[in-house]
Amino acid sequence: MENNSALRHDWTKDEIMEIYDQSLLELVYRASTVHRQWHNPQEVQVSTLLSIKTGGCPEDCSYCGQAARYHTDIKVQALLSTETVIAHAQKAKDSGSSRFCMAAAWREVRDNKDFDRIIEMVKAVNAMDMEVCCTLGMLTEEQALRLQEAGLYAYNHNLDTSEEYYDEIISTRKFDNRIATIENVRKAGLTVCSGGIIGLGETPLDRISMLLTLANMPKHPESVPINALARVKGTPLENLPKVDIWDMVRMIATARIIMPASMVRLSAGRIEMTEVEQAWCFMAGANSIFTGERETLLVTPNPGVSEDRAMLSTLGLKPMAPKEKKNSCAL
Ligand code: SAM
Ligand code: DTB
Ligand code: SF4
Repeated sequence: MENNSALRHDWTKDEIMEIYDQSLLELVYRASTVHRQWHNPQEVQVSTLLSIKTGGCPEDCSYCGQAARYHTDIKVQALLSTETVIAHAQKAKDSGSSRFCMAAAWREVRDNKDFDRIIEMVKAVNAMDMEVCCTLGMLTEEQALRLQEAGLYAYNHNLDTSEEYYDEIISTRKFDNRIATIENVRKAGLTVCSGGIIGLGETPLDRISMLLTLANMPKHPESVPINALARVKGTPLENLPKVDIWDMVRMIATARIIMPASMVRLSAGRIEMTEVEQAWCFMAGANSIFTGERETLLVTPNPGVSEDRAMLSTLGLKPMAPKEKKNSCAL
């Protein structure tokens, strides 16, 4: 974005802690001020999320209902057909989404027929004038490049939690694997969507540490999703307490202040928030949400599309038009 000189990449934990810990109303006021300097506060990016391959994942992320090893109620679904995905994308566009995100419960991308099909899907959705995003697990630079050439706009790969707490939450991969994939995505010229989850039993210091990793990347992720743990029955974290709304507000506000140009996305957890609580998140600088059909996020519920539209209208927020796609004339 313009005004890049104002972006910092040398934050310290103490500085971020001071921001996160300050008196709540001061924090929100400051975040809101930054938000208004960098973004149109009346616009929210509405992104539709579709699970294109559900469940049966070999990883052991302890928050996730799609890990094969946990006994959850999630129905395993093989990769959807390209036609089905296109139909969903068309509906998303018709209901005002400017971004379409396809998620697969994979550990990593493999160079097989399924990946060829993803490439087809990316080309088709790109041709519909929406920002296309994928989240498919780990990726090599070559695979990232193939996606870029097909018209992918963004790749989502969350840090999920701090480097220090990572091994408590996931044992089947390392924090460094996440960083390596994000670097591959950058090298391929894609935009990065990366954030994390709160409510995994981490300390405030872990939250600060995760934000520090994001903010001190050579380039800030263009999009930073902040998820509140969706507690899924059958997963190791099912009995953790519900995330406190003020923790969510602090997290969003801190991300907004230290990564002012990024889109900060209020992601999982909206279903458990009232409109008033979500309004606080927008006030704290969130300017993006996920919507999804059949009232689902991926496998957990999300507010319905029409409820979201009503909420945005009540709050005087407009869905944002798609960004100029730098990828659209790449061919
Ligand atoms: N399998 C790929 C991966 O892990 O990168 C892509 C899909 S995965 C579902 C995408 C992201 O969803 C995760 O990185 C995590 O941040 C988020 N997520 C998954 N389960 C969640 C839950 N129960 N609550 C909140 N966020 C969750
Ligand atoms: C992200 O940060 N949150 C979305 C998306 N990226 C893929 C997923 C949230 C998943 C919530 C739990 C579920 O339904 O699986
Ligand atoms: Fe698999 Fe992604 Fe779920 Fe982890 S978060 S178990 S990698 S689908």
